[in-house]
Amino acid sequence: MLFHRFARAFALTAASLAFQGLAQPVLHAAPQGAGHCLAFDGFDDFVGVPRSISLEPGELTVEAWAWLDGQQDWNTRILRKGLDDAYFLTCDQDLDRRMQFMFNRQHSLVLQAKDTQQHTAYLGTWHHFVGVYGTDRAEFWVDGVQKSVVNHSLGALTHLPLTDLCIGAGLPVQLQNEYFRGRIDEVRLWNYPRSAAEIQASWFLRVPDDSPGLVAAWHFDEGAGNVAGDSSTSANHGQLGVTSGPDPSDPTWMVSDVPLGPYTCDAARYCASLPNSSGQAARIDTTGSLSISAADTHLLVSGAPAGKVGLFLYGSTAVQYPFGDGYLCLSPISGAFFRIPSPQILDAGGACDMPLDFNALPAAGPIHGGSTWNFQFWFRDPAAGGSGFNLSDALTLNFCP
Ligand SMILES: [Ca+2]
Ligand SMILES: [Ca+2]
Repeated sequence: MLFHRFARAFALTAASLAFQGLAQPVLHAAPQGAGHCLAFDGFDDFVGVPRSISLEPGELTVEAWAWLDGQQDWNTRILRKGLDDAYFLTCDQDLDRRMQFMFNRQHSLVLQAKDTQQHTAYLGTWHHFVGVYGTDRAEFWVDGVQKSVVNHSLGALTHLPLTDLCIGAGLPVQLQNEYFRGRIDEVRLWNYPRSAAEIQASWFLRVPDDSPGLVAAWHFDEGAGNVAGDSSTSANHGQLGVTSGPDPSDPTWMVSDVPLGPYTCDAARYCASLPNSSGQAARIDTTGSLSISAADTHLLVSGAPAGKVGLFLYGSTAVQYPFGDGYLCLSPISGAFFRIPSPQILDAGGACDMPLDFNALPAAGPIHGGSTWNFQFWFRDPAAGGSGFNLSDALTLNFCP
């Protein structure tokens, strides 16, 4: 019944709103600093980085942004360093289809820190992958979320033979299936196991090129030519393809749309709220960090009628139109508009506090880091004697990864 009344109210309002002119757009936080990236054809493209002792630490963290252009082949590599004793950031191992960090010793696979789902979950958009190796544990992370921890007793990493490092291929192994198909950007190598706090704070950002422990940082921002420069102090510059000039195994430069920060992660209030039957005007607030990976955001309402039911609304377009006994602050006809399908019962003080579960949103309306959304609370208010419902004021929330 609630939903029918709600839907009817919106249907009527949408018709009347069509005559009220342009909605005010909300600017989305623009990704910054991604520059260019490299696209690999999955056939022979790769970047080769000459062997250097700085690429052969006893512990490490390796990270990269990758866009998987379709399901990858058997043992397709994002990065490989070594042959008999080797470390890998890979899309698959023996057809398990799992993104993972892995380590070989004496040509045997001795450690895998794997993702929890198949890599087909990541096709066609950018994701960030991290492998961590410490002397007694390894980890794998996706988009700032830890996916696995593997305790081990292998001690320090070893590197044999002392080969080049390859991005987008499994070289020196010459197997066709190891070539990556898709885009790669912002590959970074650290000579120590980065902590969870360090990974969560920086995976979506550029970091200073002289950060302690950063032994390679390939931004792929040249945009042309045959060199993929390392901006770290180690200067582990890579070469596109098999020769230093143009050749068919060069990956292709592209403008990158990796959602690299910096992001502003904040809230701004807008729109009006009119008094309801409680005598107050309802107000929406938020607590927590507005970080998707921290998952600690709450939406709060105060000043609403006790015991009544309501819903949180969110949308892309900020407006202010008379609606019910108050104002509608999100356009239901311009841009995206959603209801969070979790009715809230207002407490005896006319308040509610709902954790914002990013995994329980409408399928068509996911909230990603770096995006901007407007939020408002709609609630029943028959005691006011008007239309039977009213709304809070609104917040524009800028979300961080
Ligand atoms: Ca880049
Ligand atoms: Ca070349």
